[in-house]
Order: sequence, then C-alpha cells, then structure tokens
Amino acid sequence: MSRALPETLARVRDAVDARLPALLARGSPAGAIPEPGDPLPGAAREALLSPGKRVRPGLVFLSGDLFGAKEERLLDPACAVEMIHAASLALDDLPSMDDATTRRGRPALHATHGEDLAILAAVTLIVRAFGVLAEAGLSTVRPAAALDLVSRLADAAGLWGLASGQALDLRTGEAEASFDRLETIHARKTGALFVAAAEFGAVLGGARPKELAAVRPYAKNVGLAFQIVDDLLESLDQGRTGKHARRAPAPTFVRHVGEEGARRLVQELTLHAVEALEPFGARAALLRDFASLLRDRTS
Ligand code: GRG
Repeated sequence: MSRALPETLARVRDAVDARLPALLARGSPAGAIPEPGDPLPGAAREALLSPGKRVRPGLVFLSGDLFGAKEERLLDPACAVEMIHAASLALDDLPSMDDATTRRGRPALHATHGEDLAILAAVTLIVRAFGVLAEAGLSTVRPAAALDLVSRLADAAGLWGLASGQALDLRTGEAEASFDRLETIHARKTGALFVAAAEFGAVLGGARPKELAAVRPYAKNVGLAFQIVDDLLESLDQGRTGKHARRAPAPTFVRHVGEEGARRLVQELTLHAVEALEPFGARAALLRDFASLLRDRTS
C-alpha cells in the first residue's frame, strides 16, 4: 500500500475536525458552543467532536477524488455524513438499545449528559446534517447536486437504512438470525451510510449514472466488511473499539459463522468490493487500498 492513503485520510480527518465545530455552532448567538446555561449545545458537541476515525468522510473524499471533485465542495457534505454517523452512535448507546457505558473510549453520552439530552443531541445532529447540505447548495455546491445529496442521505438514514437496520437488529433474536437476515441488518445499519458517502463523492465529482452504480457495490461490501470487523474486534476485546456495551451483541456474523468464518467473509467482501472498481482501473488505487486498510484494522 502506498503512503498516499494514510496521508489523505489524516488530511481529511484534520479538515473535518477543524470544520465540524463551526458547522455545529451556526446560528449560535455567541458564535460558539457550549453556551452558558444552555444544556443541549454541549451534549451535541460532545457527540460530534469526540475523537472518531472519520472513516465515512474519508470515503466521501476518496470517491470524490476518483471523479475529480473539488475538495472544497466535498468538505461540508462529508461533515453532514459524519453528523448522521455521530447521531447514530449516541442513539445506539442508549440504555434502550445497546446500553453502552463507553464510546470512543469515553463515557457514553447518556452517561455524562443524561438520556434525555443524548436523544436530543442525536436529533439535533440529524437535523443539522440536512441544514449543512442545504447551506452547501447555497454556496459551494450546485443546488441540484445538493438536493440529490439530501435525498440520498435521507434514504440512507431512514426506513431502508440506518434506522430500520437498527430496528431489525434490536428485534432479531438468535433463532431468527439467518445469514440473509444478518446481511440485511448490516447492509442497512452500517452499509447504507458507506454507500451514501461514496455516492456523495461521485455526485460531487459529476459521475455518470453508470459510474455511480459501480461505486455502490464497492461501498456496500466495504461497509459490510467494516461491520464484521467491528464485531470481531468487540468479540475479542470490547476495549478495542472504544465501546463497552451491556447488551450482548445479538445478531452478528461472528456468532453465526464463528470467528474464522467471519474472517473469511471479511476477505470475500473486500474482494467483491475491489472487483466492483475494475471499470476504473488504476484511477481507483486509493479506494482499493482503503478497502484493505479497513479489512486489516485493529481498532
Ligand atoms: C441516525 C437516523 C439515524 C438513525 C440511527 C441507532 C441507529 C439508528 C443505528 C445504529 C447504527 C450503528 C451504530 C451501526 C454500527 C456501525 C459501526 C461499526 C460504528 C462504529 O463506527 P466507527 O468505527 O466509529 O467508524 P468512530 O467512533 O471511529 O466514528
């Protein structure tokens, strides 16, 4: 793997980390948060700005790079994707869901701010994500492209994406956890946002419909593999992912096909992801490396 990928991802992470506070603080009378005596901004800030890997913004940029998108157009849409992701983590950790005590190596949001504020912070980030896309459509991004992003992100988050994937996850017991059901859960709760991230880069780079269609299977397979690696890391040692959950991870491929089977599956999914990039030839080198990097991650 060339050094180009780690360097690109570090650059994107730094740019996203630098941009998120301003995007969140928009409209604040003080121009910054937290505001004294106002409980929600601080909770939203903690949910969004606690140290994450910023993997999905990385994918927005790598996909954008493939299609020659201008970096200044990618930044805010990439931050919008990260906002939906951060909201999903806050919700996922709630006592009524995974009942996590830690996230990103810190106390879970509901542990420090209360369950009420954790829910409101998540709602705030979801709403803000769409606000950011609207504002991008009024400044750096063509309005039609911004609307396209809004629609794709809404699809990824909603009834056939994160929310429904999580609902299926919560309601699937060991007995119903067939291979197909697990694939559906993972494709929705994790894969859908990876697909949206890759589509974002493609749309912003002006990809043709055929090209957009080719990055979708790449991102879906990378997202599925990412979730299985996450489950493998959690099953080895919960500390590795920075999350400690009281709810036993119910439907996972690790439990369904065992550790070795899950590792084979990650390998297969990564191969499928890379195959999907064939039409792009050498231009897709960074995306290929990205799939391998995520397959081999240890945290
Ligand atoms: C936001 C509309 C909306 C609904 C949320 C709770 C929920 C519905 C979905 C749960 C989705 C979820 C948390 C899936 C797990 C995905 C996953 C492997 C998360 C860990 O991602 P990393 O490793 O985390 O990128 P960091 O902390 O690095 O950002």
